[in-house]
Amino acid sequence: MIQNDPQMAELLQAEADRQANSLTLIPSENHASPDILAALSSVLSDKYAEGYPGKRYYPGNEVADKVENLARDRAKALFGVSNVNVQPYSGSPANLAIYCAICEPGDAIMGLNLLDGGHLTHGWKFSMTSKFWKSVPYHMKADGTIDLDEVRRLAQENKPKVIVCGGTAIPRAIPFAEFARIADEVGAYLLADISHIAGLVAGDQHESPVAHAHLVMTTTHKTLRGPRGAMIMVTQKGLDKDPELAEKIDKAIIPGLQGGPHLNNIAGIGIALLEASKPEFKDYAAKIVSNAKVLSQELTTHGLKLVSGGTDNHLILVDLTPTGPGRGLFADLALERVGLIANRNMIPGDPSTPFYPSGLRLGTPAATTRGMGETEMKQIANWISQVIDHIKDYQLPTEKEARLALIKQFKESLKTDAWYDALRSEVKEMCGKFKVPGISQIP
Ligand code: DSN
Repeated sequence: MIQNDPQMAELLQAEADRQANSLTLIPSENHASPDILAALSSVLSDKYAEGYPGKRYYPGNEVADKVENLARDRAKALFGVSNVNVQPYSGSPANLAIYCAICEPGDAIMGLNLLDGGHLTHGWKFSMTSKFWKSVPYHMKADGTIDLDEVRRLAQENKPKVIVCGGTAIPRAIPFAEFARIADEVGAYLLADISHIAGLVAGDQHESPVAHAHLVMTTTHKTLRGPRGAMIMVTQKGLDKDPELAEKIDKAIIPGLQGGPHLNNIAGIGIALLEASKPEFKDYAAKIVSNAKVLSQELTTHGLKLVSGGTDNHLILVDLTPTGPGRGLFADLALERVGLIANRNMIPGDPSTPFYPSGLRLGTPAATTRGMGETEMKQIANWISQVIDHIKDYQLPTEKEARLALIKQFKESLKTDAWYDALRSEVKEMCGKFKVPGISQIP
């Protein structure tokens, strides 16, 4: 509790109110438990511990060593790997560290194109990962599945050092075995970026990549429901390819890229891993997926088009092009107006641009954490379809001035159009019935 900074205390309360009274449908967000939030705000935040357990560059790390070892051991047990680094500050430095560990500057790296659902650090043209290494992006097919024929062709042509599978907007299961076959054919490392689905892997709702990939990385705050952070895991297959792989990863993190680990975060990750090892977490992961399936079926029933026609996981990508290209911005702003927080997103083959994409990305991890189920998913689909129908006449102009003018007019309408008020009240009322775990009371 903040006692001596009323301005900051007020802002934090405002964020708690926002989270409690609206519904997070961004698939990469979740609500961590009170225990994890307690670890984050603990005195571990004050301590320097550069190095690794048993080999630190600072004194006073007896507790830090135990914290880090506990987190590492829990990760090893949960994911079935022998080496885990829990120090990456987040997913981007984790991926950078992996490339630094296994590639020379200029080597080819292959990842899913950002606009097709990849990540910046999978080699996007404006990411440093494409400046330091030669990026060879592969793509998604219009049906929402990965073009594995293209992956194989590009891999054979470019002989990449690493192939990355995984991404940020993939509604279907990731075919790890097929990726592994291709990587093995060309002698590449296979890196599975399971940031979005780590909780589903831990909860047995998605195949584990551990038998297929040499390296597995994940952020810790998405479906895994921990604090913001990341982990890099080296599999037995990775050690068979290079017995020094784990040491190389550790060295790439420190001294390669990072300084002192964020011990408060590592403690939070440890708690998240304990939570994820419990039987209730399997139920949670199963519910994330069943909720996403209900939500996708209902959206379809309401006439919305989904990339790949549905979902295998926690994520749904709505294709808004049947009513016009580039309308994701209107959808995400209008949904925010009623308290449904979902983000605009590119769709495969998007006719528009990243700032004005044609898709809407939805996910069920946070709503499921709050205890919502089938009834609520049906209600949410109903609200989303009403909002999208209400804004159908807003078509994105191609000319810049006209576009900016229309967006301004649209934002004004969100303030003045009373139509939204009833839905906003309904969303708030439903949210009031489902607590956010880290917020003690609905304000
Ligand atoms: N920004 C994350 C997401 O929303 O998927 C990926 O890092």
